[in-house]
Amino acid sequence: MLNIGVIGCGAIGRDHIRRLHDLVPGCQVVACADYFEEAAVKTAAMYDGIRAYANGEALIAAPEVQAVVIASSDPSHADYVLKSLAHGKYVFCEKPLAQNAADCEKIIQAELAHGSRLVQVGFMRRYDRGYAEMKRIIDSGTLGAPLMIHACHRNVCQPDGFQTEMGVSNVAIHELDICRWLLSDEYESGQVLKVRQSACSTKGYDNPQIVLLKTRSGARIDVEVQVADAYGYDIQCQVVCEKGTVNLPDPYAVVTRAHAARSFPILTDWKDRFVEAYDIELTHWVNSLAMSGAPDGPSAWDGYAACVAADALNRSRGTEQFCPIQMMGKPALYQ
Ligand code: ISE
Repeated sequence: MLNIGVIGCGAIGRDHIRRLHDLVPGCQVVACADYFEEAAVKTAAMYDGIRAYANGEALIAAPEVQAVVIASSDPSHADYVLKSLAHGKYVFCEKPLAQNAADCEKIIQAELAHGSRLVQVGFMRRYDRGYAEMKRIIDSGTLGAPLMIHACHRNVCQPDGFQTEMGVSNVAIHELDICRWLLSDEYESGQVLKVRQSACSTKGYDNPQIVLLKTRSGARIDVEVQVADAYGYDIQCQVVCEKGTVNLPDPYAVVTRAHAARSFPILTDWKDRFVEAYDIELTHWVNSLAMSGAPDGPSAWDGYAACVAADALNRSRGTEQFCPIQMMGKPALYQ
């Protein structure tokens, strides 16, 4: 039985506590913490056996906590991961792994010093059935080489404090991971474009933005990023191969025929869109630790690769130029 402590009792943190408690076999949540201590106390009170800690550091140091789940705000991730590594504890960190590639490098160095993998990054789309099937078809080679990806990531809204750069580092970071995973390729350069702005955006950040990427093999990627789209949470992805295309399916929805129209609802909350992927992801994580003593999902290297691309894209904004995306050599631990 794996004893887990969860840092961050906001929406995704509470959601992870619920699924670890109700659904995932072989583990129990024994601790939680939050920047606002009362949020942790309130969350702990909803379950038997969860103790609220005053802060993330105390939770990481607690002897009963064997593995840490980090679901706190993005800027706090890297420090909590480094502290978990310093205690030699497993750590599942929600995306992004850090705010920039330099902090990811520190995490990689700490994990290398430990000598085996402890870190998994919450790129849950890799566990989504649609993306997994797309990858299986691409990897089978039946459609020939992948040439292009057209993707879009549309959010209904974002919380207060959201900034233009986060359209890349917090939102499109999912595409930065999933596209290199689907293509088994790395990025060479990238560019963010500000296009005609939507009247739905009234809070001072760019919306929409378009992310353009070139990969080492010459494939091209475009991602439309909207963070105030006025209609729903809509994730689309089409990979164009030499002999055909593969397309991400919409989530399951019942079609109604009425009033001279066929219709089905579009989800609005990202946690619902990928609910099954999150369930599979955490089940797989707990299972991999029990079976092999190390996580086998997205690694600190994957978290780093996405942040290197995000940094370059954010540097390119306003320059109308592609910016090089340069990674360090890949350590053997991540081969
Ligand atoms: C959130 O953290 C996510 O992971 C969602 O997938 C993304 O669409 C949303 O914009 C992020 O804030």
